[in-house]
Amino acid sequence: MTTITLVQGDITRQSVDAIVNAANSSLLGGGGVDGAIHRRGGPAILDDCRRLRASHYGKGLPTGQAVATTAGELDAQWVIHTVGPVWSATDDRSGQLASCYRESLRIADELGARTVAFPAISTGIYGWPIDDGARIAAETVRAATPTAVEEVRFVLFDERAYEAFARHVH
Ligand code: AR6
Repeated sequence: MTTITLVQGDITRQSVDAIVNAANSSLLGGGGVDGAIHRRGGPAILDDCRRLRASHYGKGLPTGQAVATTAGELDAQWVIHTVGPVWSATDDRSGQLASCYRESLRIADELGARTVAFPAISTGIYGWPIDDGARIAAETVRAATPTAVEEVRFVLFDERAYEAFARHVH
């Protein structure tokens, strides 16, 4: 049984087994959550990401997939990097966004993580409308069975995002 909790705040301040990063395909950093995670987690995360690019992910991490690295100096064991889709008004990419949550939880299970913090993937720089992003996140996590993850914690940066998630997490 997975409990879903909501927190308003900075995902890099969470104490959990795994922190999910809203990354990009390069795995080499960026703005938003990604920038904050690399800043606070320190260079060990980027070192792991570079190793992944030099081995399994030569062309980068495809949209909708997830991969784990060390969490460096963050208060977590792992960072799970996933690549959300860029919002499109003409092309329905919600399957890819759902896949980010599902694949991140699958990786969390492989690692043995029991507590996992997620940001609102794709709802920042990638432009996904927050209400729809919250709906997809909540529905996908609720449907993701079986999983041994005990707590999925959605960490929302601002009040608007928090309220959107509160509407969809019952
Ligand atoms: N803690 C929690 N949530 C945050 C934080 C934080 N420290 N910072 C931002 N958010 P974004 P995306 C919220 O842009 O849309 C990067 O450059 C933010 O308000 O981080 O998936 C990557 O490298 C928003 O609701 O991720 C990619 O190129 C949510 O987190 C690209 O951005 C996601 O915003 C990915 O864009």
